[in-house]
Amino acid sequence: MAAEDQPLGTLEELPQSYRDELRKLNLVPLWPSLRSLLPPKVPARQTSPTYWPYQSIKPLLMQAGDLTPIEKAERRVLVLANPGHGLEKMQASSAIYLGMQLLLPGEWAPSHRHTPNAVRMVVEGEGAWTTVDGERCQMSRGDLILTPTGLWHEHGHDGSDPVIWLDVLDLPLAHYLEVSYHLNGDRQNTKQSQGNRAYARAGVVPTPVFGRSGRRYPMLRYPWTDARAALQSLAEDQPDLEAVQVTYINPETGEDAENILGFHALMLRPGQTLTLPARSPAAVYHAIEGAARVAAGGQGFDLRSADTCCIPGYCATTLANLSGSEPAFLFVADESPLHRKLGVYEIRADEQPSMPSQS
Ligand code: 1HN
Repeated sequence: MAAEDQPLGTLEELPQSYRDELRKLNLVPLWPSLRSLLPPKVPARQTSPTYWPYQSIKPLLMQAGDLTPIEKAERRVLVLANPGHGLEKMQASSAIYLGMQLLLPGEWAPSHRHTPNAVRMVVEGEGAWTTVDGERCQMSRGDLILTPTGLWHEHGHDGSDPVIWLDVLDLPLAHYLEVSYHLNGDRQNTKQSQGNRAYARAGVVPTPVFGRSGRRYPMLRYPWTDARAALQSLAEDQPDLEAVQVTYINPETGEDAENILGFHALMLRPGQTLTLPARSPAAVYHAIEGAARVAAGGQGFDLRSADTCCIPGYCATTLANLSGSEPAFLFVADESPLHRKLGVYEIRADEQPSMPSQS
């Protein structure tokens, strides 16, 4: 009998007097819990496949706009919570927090900074901006804006229609690590110089003669027009390429844009079905343009524009474009930088365990 099939002793088998004595001394026997802590072959996951349709969120978010003034909210957000973790935990996966945020014309969400890293994926509306570390970033549909750990950020809105965006943070991890806190600040002075556009062409980057830019995060805004154009070029230049995907990176280091969560944009060709292998990180899919079916773990969700879903780790995932004539564009957020840094990143090409080793 393989060791993992051997039943282990239970708590109930132990005399109550012994259990009481352990408890008084803050001691716990390991063996009754060993199998649930280290299950065979596949980890236990609280993250369950979950779907949040935008058409259901939007009216409730607009209602929040009537019910709660921005001064009473600071950030007017409905959290996309995974019921597998318990809604009160407000997490989409073990490391990912998601929220839909509404800013109305003329409103201002005051300046603060905090330890968790955040990004915004703009969902709808024009005229809002986020100032990050003194750099004013205009917000348009599909733009990705970073607010990495420790950088001041505030949101304002000079336009005439509501603006809504998706916030993605590594808040659950920061909270778990007991490092989550914030500082409030004054309205930021915006810098005249904006260094972002010079990084928008891969292959050439600004090279200061007198050292590096000195900024850990040289690029804060990733316009959708650039990411979309890159995907379309990739699809046209490499007709046999299965996964037409780009990753948002730090253009100076080539590393992931942020430390903990990874961000990607993926294009499904008209009619394409793409099967992604089971990988250890949980992933979030959000439809920027077009419609796609996301199927994993025996469940499937039809994502139409601005719909979002979460898929737990270790699940092979099939993405199918629901249109035979138009491409579909998805924003993907996952836990891959974290898993790689921790040495637990895993791809299971054949669904069989392939535990990472020292390599
Ligand atoms: C935050 O700072 C923002 O700045 C949005 O817009 C959502 C959720 C939890 C903690 C901080 C923002 C947040 C957040």
